[in-house]
Formats: sequence, structure tokens, C-alpha cells
Amino acid sequence: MITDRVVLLLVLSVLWPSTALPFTPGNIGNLFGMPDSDGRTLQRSKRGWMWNQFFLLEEYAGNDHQYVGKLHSNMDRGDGNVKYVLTGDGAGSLFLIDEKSGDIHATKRLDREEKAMYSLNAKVLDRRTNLELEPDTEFNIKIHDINDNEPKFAKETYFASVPEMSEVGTSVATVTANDADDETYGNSAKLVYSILQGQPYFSVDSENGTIKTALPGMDREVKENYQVVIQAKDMAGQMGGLSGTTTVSITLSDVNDSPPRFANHSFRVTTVESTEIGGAIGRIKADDPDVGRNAEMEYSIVGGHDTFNIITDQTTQEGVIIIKKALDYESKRDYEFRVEVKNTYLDARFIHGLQFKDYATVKVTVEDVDEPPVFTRNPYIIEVHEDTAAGSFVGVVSARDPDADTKPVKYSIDRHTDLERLFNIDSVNGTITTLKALDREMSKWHNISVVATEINNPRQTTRVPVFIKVLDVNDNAPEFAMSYDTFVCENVKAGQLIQTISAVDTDEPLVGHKFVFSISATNPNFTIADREDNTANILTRRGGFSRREMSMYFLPVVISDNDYPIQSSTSTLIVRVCACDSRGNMQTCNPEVLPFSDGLTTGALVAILLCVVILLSKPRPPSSASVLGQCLVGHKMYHLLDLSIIVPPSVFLVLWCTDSICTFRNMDDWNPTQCVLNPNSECGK
Ligand SMILES: *[C@@H]1O[C@H](CO)[C@@H](O)[C@H](O)[C@H]1NC(C)=O
Ligand SMILES: *[C@@H]1O[C@H](CO)[C@@H](O)[C@H](O)[C@H]1NC(C)=O
Ligand SMILES: *[C@@H]1O[C@H](CO)[C@@H](O)[C@H](O)[C@H]1NC(C)=O
Ligand SMILES: *[C@@H]1O[C@H](CO)[C@@H](O)[C@H](O)[C@H]1NC(C)=O
Ligand SMILES: *[C@@H]1O[C@H](CO)[C@@H](O)[C@H](O)[C@H]1NC(C)=O
Ligand SMILES: [Ca+2]
Repeated sequence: MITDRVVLLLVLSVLWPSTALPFTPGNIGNLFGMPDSDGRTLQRSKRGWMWNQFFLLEEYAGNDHQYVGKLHSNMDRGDGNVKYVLTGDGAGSLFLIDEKSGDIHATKRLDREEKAMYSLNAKVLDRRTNLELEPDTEFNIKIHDINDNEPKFAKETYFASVPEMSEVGTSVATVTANDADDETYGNSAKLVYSILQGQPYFSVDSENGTIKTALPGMDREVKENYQVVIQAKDMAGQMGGLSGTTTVSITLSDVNDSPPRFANHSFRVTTVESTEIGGAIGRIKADDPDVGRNAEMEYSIVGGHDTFNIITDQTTQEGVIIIKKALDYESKRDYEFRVEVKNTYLDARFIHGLQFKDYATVKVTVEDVDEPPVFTRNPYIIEVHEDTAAGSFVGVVSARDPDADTKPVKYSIDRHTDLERLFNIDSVNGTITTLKALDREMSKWHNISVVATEINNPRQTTRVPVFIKVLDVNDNAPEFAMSYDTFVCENVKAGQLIQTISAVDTDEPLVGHKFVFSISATNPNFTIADREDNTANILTRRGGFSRREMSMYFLPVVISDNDYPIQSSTSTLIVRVCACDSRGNMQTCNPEVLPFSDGLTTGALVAILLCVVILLSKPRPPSSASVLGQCLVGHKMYHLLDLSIIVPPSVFLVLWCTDSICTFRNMDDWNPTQCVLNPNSECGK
């Protein structure tokens, strides 16, 4: 609190190092702290607080003690009866008071940045009684700033970057310096930024340290890095201010301001014709002074190409020429096309006026390679019927040397694929034939390899698989399904059904059997009607059969199948003539039927067919022999012949088959079920 009776004199110093200019005690005393006429104190306003402050310049450099100010009490009549006493921060040490005059001095230089304010207490005592003449009063000594700190940047070097080609005034970075001096007092901490190095490329905002570009068209490809030195100076940049500097390393970052360019606008590529589809045959390269994605390129063939393609190697940014369609030296040896290159990522700011593409011509030369022969087909599939004789034709393979000077080719079978040596190939014309008869039941497929070799260059070979399929052959003819005991009544009428026949065939065609039955169309006695279901009806063609005239008819029935190749056989149906009642029931038939119930032993046969058991040195044509009778073996009718050459003891029986082939039968094999002897033959009697 300030009281009405104590006046603190204020000493202000504004300039340093000039010494403080104290106001005279009277000055201040007249202005403030005086009691008014009725003894009441002046009311303290807020501004009044200033009056209990002293100000002292920091960093006083003089040799004597620095004068701070003077305490003065109205009770002091100048007669030496008053004594001033100081207590509080630094009293008696930092601050000394002259107890008579009230003058306060600072004993040491003071640093505002260390302690900016000291709080002290003043007393006024009666020198004799030591009694307080007035209540204590507090006051402050505030240390005034002087510019004793230079501006400082946080870092010695800053790093910044700005895109090349930026417009003038583009902000790059802001560097700020700090000044420890009092910002609120004077200009000690008032900083001004300037650029010491880095012009004319960059400028700095003098107030806030923002660095900007100052030159248009700065090109990274010309100069990438700049060392800019920024100075911050206090005292608002005036002479005598303190300064600090920092270096800003500014890098221009890349923008796509350069198009790719071919250094050489003509490329020559050579490749062999055998290069595979997708294979690379050459590389071309354009240059781009930019970096990273700004130098990424796309290559393309102008107008496209059906044989070549070009792709970009992302690592090297080269254009790689690729084969799209197989090359053939024999048909085309030279190609020429134009390649375009452009940047992948364009910057709209720089494409005006600049052609951002470039072109080069690529010439491709195809070189010949000695190519192996080429077969007309791969694989070959050949079908051949089984049971073909050795030496039969199987098929033909053909290969040709594709080279320009077509060289002759020879053929061979890889014997590892035909271990049984079933096939042969003509080395000149490629015709495959059989060396042995093929049996489908042994193997349905013969898969062999045929090799074509250039005669002049045995290393140029090509193999081709040949799949030979052995087709089934229809090698069995159909015949009667059973033996029929057929008769015709003597009193029969024309058109009477006397037997339904069916047939069997041991082949098994995929689509099933389709048998066709027929008898001689000129037969006046019987007809046949095919029922289209693999059976047929035998009908009489006339009436009036008579046992006396003919006791038995042999009716040859031709049965054929529809397989490959068509097989047919003739089975003989024996039709006996019998006497019947009016309802057609058989009563008596020809007595010459000789049943062989359980096979024919050699002895029985000799007894019955005494005259036909003969031994032949040589069979003679049937025309010269007389037919003694017929025997049914299975479903085949055999004619018993008398060949008139009998050499006992008989071992063989000579049979004449209806298809005119003479067959010798060992008697043990011969097992007829029924034999009929001609009634007029001598043998039958
Ligand atoms: C610095 O001052 C300039 C102009 O006085 C102003 O455009 C810019 O934004 C300021 N920069 C900062 C970081 O305050
Ligand atoms: C350009 O290519 C051509 C043909 O390949 C060649 O003769 C020439 O030396 C090349 N020029 C340069 C500068 O590489
Ligand atoms: C292949 O040559 C052989 C032997 O010279 C000959 O018998 C055959 O007829 C020829 N075949 C063809 C299809 O020319
Ligand atoms: C031969 O080839 C045919 C057709 O590819 C195949 O079905 C058959 O199984 C093959 N036979 C052998 C013995 O390899
Ligand atoms: C038909 O019958 C007559 C009289 O029995 C006979 O002479 C003739 O040989 C028979 N024809 C055939 C083809 O069997
Ligand atoms: Ca570029």
C-alpha cells in the first residue's frame, strides 16, 4: 500500500549506456504523494502502481554503483532526523540505501533475463527513537531490458524443398529466430529477416521469415540444390542490432517438364526366325532428364503391328520389342515400324508448346535357322482292319523341310515304339505297311512314333505320333440258331407256313445283328418270307407233295449279316414229306431217316456208311463222284461222296460241302446228328 506520507521517487532511464537521469526529488514530490490541504491522501488509481516501481537498466557497465532512485518522506525536513531502511529481495547486498538521503544504489550488474523484478520494503524511522515515522511501504525494482541477446535460430541448417518451375512467390519454408530480450519493451527483440545468400533465386519475408521463390523457371535439371543463408536482426534491423543466421538447404523437386527423347531415331534389331512368340528380340531407349515417375515412359508401335509388340521395362524404362506372331524367314525377312514414346504421367502445365512424344524407326531383320521337318499332321490317326495280311497298306505320313532350300527328308519308325516290329515305313515316301498280320484281339491300338530326318543334317529330326487303330472285322457268318425237324404234308396247299427259322452269329457288332434270309427265287417248291426281325418263314409254293415222288427236300437258305465285311452262309433245311390227317397232323414220314441219337462212333459209322468210308491219296473233283447221301453236322449239310478210291483201313472221311470245297475230316471229330442216305444209292441198300 502506498501511504499519503511516503513518496517514492522514480528514476527512469531510457537510454543505455548513458547514465540514468534522476528526476529531482522535488519533481516527483510535487506531482504525487502529497497530502491535500485537509490531510487526506490522494486516492490511488490503478496507474498509481507505477509509482511504487523503480526501473533499472540491466547489464550496467559502469565501475561505480548504479544509481537506482531515491526514497523520500514528507516527514524528512532535511535535518538528519530521519533514517531510511530497506528490506526485501537483495536489500543490503544487491541494493544499498543511503539511510540519510534515501538514495538507492545497485551494487552489481543485473541481468533481466535472470531476474526481471525485485520486491523491496522501505521504512522511515526516527533516527533518535528508532520509531517508525510512517508505515512500511512496498515497492518493486524492475530491471529494464537492454539488447543483450542476439536472435537465435533453432537449427543451424534447415532443409526444404520446392517443385522446380514454381511460380515466383511460392512459399518454400518459414524460419523463425528467437530473441531472449524483452519483446514488450523497446526493439531488442524486434526481428527483421533478410537473405544474405541465395539471391536472386529466393527471397525472405522480412517480418515472419517466410522464404519464397524469387526467380521464374528454376530448373532442377540445371541446378538442383541451393544453400540459402537467412539473417535475423533485432533492433528492427537498425544499425547496431544483433543478428543470427541460419542456412536453409533448398532442393528443387522434380516436375515433369521434360519430354522423353530418342537420342537415336533409328534402331536396328536382328533376330532368328525361331524366336518364340512372346520372346524379346531387342530393346530401345529414350532419355528423359526428369526422375522417378516423371521419367516413366510408355512405348507403342504407331498404328499397331500384327507381328511385333513393344512393352516398357518398368525398371529400366526401356522399350522391349516382343514377338506377337511366329516369324518365318522363308516368307518375310525384313520389317520396319515406327515406335512412339511418351511420358506416363503428364503435367498439364508443361505440355503446351512442347511435343511430349518422340518417335523412332525400328528395322527388324529376320535370320534363317535350319528348321526340322514339319509333318502335315500331328498326330496321325490311322484305322486298319484286323486280319490284313503282312505287307498290307496302313497309311501314309508326310513331312517337309520348311527351310528356304527345302532339303530331302527320310522316314523311319522309332523301334522302341514298335517292339514287335509290326510295321514298316517306306523311307522315301512315308508309306506305312504291316510286317505281320494284325490281330485286334491282341491289341486294339498300335501307337508308334515316326521320325522324319533331314537327309543332309541328321540332327534335324521331328517325331510324330501315329495312332494305328485296329478295326474289328466281321469274320463269322450267321447260321441257323438250331436244327429244325421240318416236314411238309402230302396234302398241303400252296402258301402253307411249314417252319419259322432264326439265325445266330458269334460276332458282336456294336449296333446289333441284322440278318437277311433268302432262298433261290426260282425254287418252284418253297418260298421264304423275311420277317425283318432276324427270323423268316418258310412257306410252300405249291401243293401236291408226294413221298413216292420225293421223300425229302434239301432247301439251301442263304443267311447274311450286314457287318464289315458282309459274311453269309448257306444252311440247309431238310424238309421231309409226310402223310398227314385232314387237320395237318403228321402220321407217317419217309422211313429212310436214320437217327444218330448220341453221336456217331467210328465203328457205327463204318457199319452204316460202309461204302463212303474211304481213304484218299488225293481228292478228286466232286463232279466225278456220286452223292451217296447227306449228313447234318451242326447246321451244315454235308454230301457224302463216293470218290471210288478206297484204301482200307479207312481213317478219313471225305465230305463235300455245299460251297464246293472239299474237306477232309478225321472221323473222331466228325459228329453228325443226322444222316440221310439217298434211297437209290447202293450204299443205302
Ligand atoms: C508471412 O507474411 C506474409 C506477408 O506478410 C504472408 O503472406 C505469409 O502468410 C506469412 N507467413 C506466415 C508463416 O505467417
Ligand atoms: C544411330 O543408329 C544408327 C543405326 O543403328 C547408327 O549407325 C548410329 O551410329 C547411331 N547413332 C548414334 C548417335 O548412336
Ligand atoms: C512308296 O514306295 C514304295 C517302294 O518304292 C512303293 O511300292 C509304293 O507304291 C510307294 N507308295 C506311294 C504312295 O507312292
Ligand atoms: C494309343 O492312343 C489312343 C488314342 O490316343 C489311346 O486311346 C490308346 O489308349 C493308346 N494306346 C496305347 C497302348 O498307348
Ligand atoms: C421241286 O420238286 C420237284 C418234284 O418233286 C423236284 O423234281 C425238283 O427237283 C424240286 N426243285 C428243287 C429246286 O428242289
Ligand atoms: Ca519428363
